[in-house]
Amino acid sequence: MGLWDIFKKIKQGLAKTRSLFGSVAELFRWTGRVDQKFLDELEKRLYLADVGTFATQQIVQDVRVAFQDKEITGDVQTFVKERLKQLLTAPESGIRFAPGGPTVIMIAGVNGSGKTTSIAKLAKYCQDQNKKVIVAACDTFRAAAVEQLTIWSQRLGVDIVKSQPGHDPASVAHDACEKAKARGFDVVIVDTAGRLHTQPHLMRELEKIHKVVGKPIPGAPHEVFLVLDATAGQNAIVQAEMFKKAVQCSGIILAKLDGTAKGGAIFGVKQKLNLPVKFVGVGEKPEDLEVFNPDAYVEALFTD
Ligand SMILES: Nc1nc2c(ncn2[C@@H]2O[C@H](COP(=O)(O)OP(=O)(O)OP(=O)(O)O)[C@@H](O)[C@H]2O)c(=O)[nH]1
Ligand SMILES: [Mg+2]
Repeated sequence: MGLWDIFKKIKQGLAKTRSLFGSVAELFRWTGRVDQKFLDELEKRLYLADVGTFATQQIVQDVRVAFQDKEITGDVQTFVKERLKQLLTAPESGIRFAPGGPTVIMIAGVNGSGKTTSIAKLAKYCQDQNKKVIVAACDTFRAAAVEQLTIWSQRLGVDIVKSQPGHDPASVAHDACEKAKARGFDVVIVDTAGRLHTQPHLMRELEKIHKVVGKPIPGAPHEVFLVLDATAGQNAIVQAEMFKKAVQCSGIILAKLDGTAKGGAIFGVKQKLNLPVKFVGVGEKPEDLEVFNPDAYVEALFTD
């Protein structure tokens, strides 16, 4: 897929969020000077676009310092876009693959955030890079969860390790890692049951999986992705803050961006969580996952 196609897809995925950013962009077409009225309006519109209090105030303050009493021109919009991009820029996106053996990716998050669907998408992303993928069905709480992952694995043609419902999730993860090592798989993706930070026993279970996968494969897990539901907006960030305290995470997958106007919440994610957004989910199909690109994201928000 070319850059233009990726941009188009992000743009489509952000259709609802873009409708809110359109009102921010509209402001830059005002004539006159950057005065208090303009700044108040900028603050209001960024806030309504779910950019979050902290990021909004920072941007408005920077615009005040740089442009107060100056003519409103395209430069103000370019400046705001640059500041928004800076808020999102992280040292790495995508997956950090282990140089030697299998790369182990653990997936965590609250109930229904989009974990299992994101695993199907990640599996496809890895397959597209000629990697041999195995998934571990460690959501052993519900038979339906194992079934859901099994169906995806069949559709995608990836291997799966599973066990009986109620079985210890950590032992399933361990078995998957052993199998990956023995059979030359490149990537192990571990599905886990949805949970809340208020369930300490379930949080301990995540820690156990985290520990266990490092035995057969030293250095594993190489990535722990927290899957956030973009439709929850600022609440997703609050949940993630709690989650992060209980389990070490290496990045965020922001799922369901296509279904929400709250895509502006992404600007608070890195700031509040200090975790990079690695991927965004823009639909329910395996190809509906994009490596997160701050430039493309911000440009798409401001494109008609
Ligand atoms: N539109 C849209 N829907 C999504 C996306 N990601 C997931 N979904 C849908 O969200 C619902 C929940 O997704 P799952 O992947 O089952 O979520 P989960 O986190 O594994 O859920 P639990 O295992 O129950 O905690 C499903 O109906 C998915 O199709 C996305 O990027 N866009
Ligand atoms: Mg699931």
